[in-house]
Amino acid sequence: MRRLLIAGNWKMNHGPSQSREFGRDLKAKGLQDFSPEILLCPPYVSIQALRESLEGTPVQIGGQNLHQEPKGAYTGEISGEMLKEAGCVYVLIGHSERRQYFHETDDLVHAKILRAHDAGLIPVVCIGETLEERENGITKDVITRQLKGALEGLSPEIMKTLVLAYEPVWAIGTGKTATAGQAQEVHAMIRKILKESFSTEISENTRILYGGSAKPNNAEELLSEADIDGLLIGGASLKTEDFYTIIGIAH
Ligand code: 3PY
Repeated sequence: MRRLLIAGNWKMNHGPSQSREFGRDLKAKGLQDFSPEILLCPPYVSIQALRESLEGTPVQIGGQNLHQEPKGAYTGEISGEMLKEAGCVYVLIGHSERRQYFHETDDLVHAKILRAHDAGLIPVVCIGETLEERENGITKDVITRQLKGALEGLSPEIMKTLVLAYEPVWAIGTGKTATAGQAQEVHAMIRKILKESFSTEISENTRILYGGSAKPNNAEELLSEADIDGLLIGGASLKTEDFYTIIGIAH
């Protein structure tokens, strides 16, 4: 049985004071009885404020990225160990914005997964095709390449906790959402690839989130699909009301 995970990716939004306010508002709504796992990934500088404001709630905090080395002369970078020390449980890896604007490759994603695991963090590995790739009919090739590049050779121990997020690039920040059917088709394909590359057990136990303009009015439909195990939410996770509504829908 895969437990639903509702995650928010704040990207470069909400500094410490806005994060604290968000945390206080969310906490005030009451979160104890919800069944899905809840995760928020704020900017690095807001991790502490958000964590403190949500103290005593089941909400977990994650980083949006990490460096592939544990420490050293990498100006401007953050290590997995630092995220862990700051209270993070999860870390996003390979978000399409990282791939697009910071030229992250499948090899780098693989290295970051290993580093995250060594630091005691659970990786949420993002994959997804661009509009051009979808229109050219190569979605399956792209997803297979990204999955193999990121996951090949990982130990069953890492695979046991790792989370995947299917985020079609054409649905990110565009307001366009994949239909529940389109998303389910790719999620089922991912599960098949996991079965062929690892095992039936890993394929059945790995949580695959959908991301890409997920919001209150499409959450129910997306979550009703058999292979969608949660959502990675962009814009709608920035508003307490919307995020809370989605958690309620997933409950
Ligand atoms: C989006 O929905 O825009 C996202 O990129 C979530 O990660």
